[in-house]
Amino acid sequence: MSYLETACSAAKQAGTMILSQMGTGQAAEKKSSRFDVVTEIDKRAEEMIRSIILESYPDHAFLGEEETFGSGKPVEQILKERSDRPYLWIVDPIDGTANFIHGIPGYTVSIALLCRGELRLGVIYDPCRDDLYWAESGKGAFCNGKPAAVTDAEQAEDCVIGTGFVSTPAYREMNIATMEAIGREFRTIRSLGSAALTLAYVACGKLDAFWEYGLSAWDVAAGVLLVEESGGMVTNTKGDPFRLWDRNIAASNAKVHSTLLPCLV
Ligand code: 2AM
Ligand code: CA
Ligand code: CA
Ligand code: CA
Repeated sequence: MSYLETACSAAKQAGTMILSQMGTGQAAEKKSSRFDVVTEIDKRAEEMIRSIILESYPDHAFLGEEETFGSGKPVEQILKERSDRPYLWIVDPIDGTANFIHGIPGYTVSIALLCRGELRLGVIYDPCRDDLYWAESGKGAFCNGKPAAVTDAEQAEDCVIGTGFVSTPAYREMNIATMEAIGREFRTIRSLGSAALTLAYVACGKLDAFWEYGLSAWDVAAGVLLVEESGGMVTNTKGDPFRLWDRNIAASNAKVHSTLLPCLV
């Protein structure tokens, strides 16, 4: 199997397991703040994906959200430590755990592969809708096998912008302020609850742009490649080239990027 086939298979297997557990009243355990939660299903899904990937590629490195949280180390440090091996997988087993807990469709499995620090592939699976998104560097982005492309909207009043609220209180305050500026400038705002899904929607032209403060590498690694490979633009919220340890992200169809950035912190 190719890396892409392995990633798609792992995402679908984990996603199917997660979907089968929706609505079973999973207990939510608190993590870094009173808003930050995890369930046994997040951990079980991460373990499934880790074992599928490491059985296929025992010499690859693996970074998962739930394991990383337990280590307490900054992501930038972990990325550097694990760069001794050429291939590194970055996995969010459930992106949108709050949706999963509340029974709201729209959570995803996000799997990315870096080769020597560069994004090589990204896979995002939405089990509630059975939608599979993938991108490979230099080969484009796809939704359910069909080529994905960003919108060609140029005017702010024609644009629907995605955002999200992370569990960290300081970043939430930043977002509340930014929503005023975006709400005045653009057609409307949507908060889907999964950063990975929101990036996939920018890539396939459902949303025109996305911003969020306080994200981590596993939330965005796959989605960044999807947006770039579908003709979009990804930066941090200051407009600098996006790096995986940047916490604040701006992604767009490229045409409205310069209208989006001045609204952001
Ligand atoms: P999660 O469901 O995997 O925790 C919600 O707007 C988005 O922010 C989701 O993608 C969610 O991922 C992510 N998120 C929530 N809290 C976060 C935190 N403390 N750090 C990074 N990302 C977070
Ligand atoms: Ca989380
Ligand atoms: Ca996440
Ligand atoms: Ca998660």
